[in-house]
Amino acid sequence: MNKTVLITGATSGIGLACARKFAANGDRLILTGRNEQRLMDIEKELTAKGAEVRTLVFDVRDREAAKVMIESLPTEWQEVDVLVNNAGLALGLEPAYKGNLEDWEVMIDTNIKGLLTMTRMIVPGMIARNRGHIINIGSVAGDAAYAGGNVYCATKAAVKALTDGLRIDVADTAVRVTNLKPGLVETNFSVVRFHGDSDRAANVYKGIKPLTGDDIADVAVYAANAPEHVQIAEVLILATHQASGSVIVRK
Ligand code: NDP
Ligand code: 8X3
Repeated sequence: MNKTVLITGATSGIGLACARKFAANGDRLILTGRNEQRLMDIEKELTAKGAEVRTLVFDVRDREAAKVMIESLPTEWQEVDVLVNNAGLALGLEPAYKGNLEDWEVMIDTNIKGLLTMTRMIVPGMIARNRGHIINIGSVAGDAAYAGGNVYCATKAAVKALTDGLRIDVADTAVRVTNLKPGLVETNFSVVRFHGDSDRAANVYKGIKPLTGDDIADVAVYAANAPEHVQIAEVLILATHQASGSVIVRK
């Protein structure tokens, strides 16, 4: 059955790959992000391929804007079947005693509080309909800290705890909850982490074939389309030469 899939942070990387893969799967999309022009371009690309797309421009840290935008959807679009909580970022790779407090706040407000805002807004409808799926984009970074990862790793550990907690809270319903935990995925992630330093970002993927956004989107689409009695609770997805958050073999 075709679903209505809401993806946060759909303008780049894993979120954009999810938009393309769910569209190719025949699902209709609510794409959210901060960059209106990018959202319009993506909407154009996907509607040209026959997809039904709505776009909503808001920052997941802005609770009021998120609420206004979701409530602006026509009634027939408000029944979200799949929420992909993808919007997120890392900023910096400094030891915790040298970290930038503002960067920390942005990561916490986006990766944890933004995800909670979306969850709190969308999941009640799923419970009422006894149907739905929340796919959170966690990370291998949430499994164990790595050097300089401190706050980012903590936010992704929080995503794991929140995903597990939500799964318990909805276990008496047909709603499913998934934590996807990618390792190195080559997107705009490292450029953002290093505040626009693309040379430093490129080094992150040197000597190893990293994952792509499509690799993660494939798993998301699989999880969303598993038989109703199957809940893909958690998936750790690593490049072949990455063994953990801190063990990466480069050639
Ligand atoms: P990208 O930087 O390519 O994409 C991040 C997306 O999130 C962009 O669309 C960005 O929009 C959006 N976003 C960031 N902050 C906000 C905000 N406050 N409100 C709305 N949208 C926002 O990175 P990825 O695709 O790699 O990252 C997607 C998710 O995957 C993140 O949660 C990240 O932590 C996670 N992840 C990434 C891994 C990797 O190695 N790349 C590995 C494991 C997990 P904008 O362009 O406006 O900033
Ligand atoms: C993104 C992967 O290893 O850079 O969450 O933290 S990593």
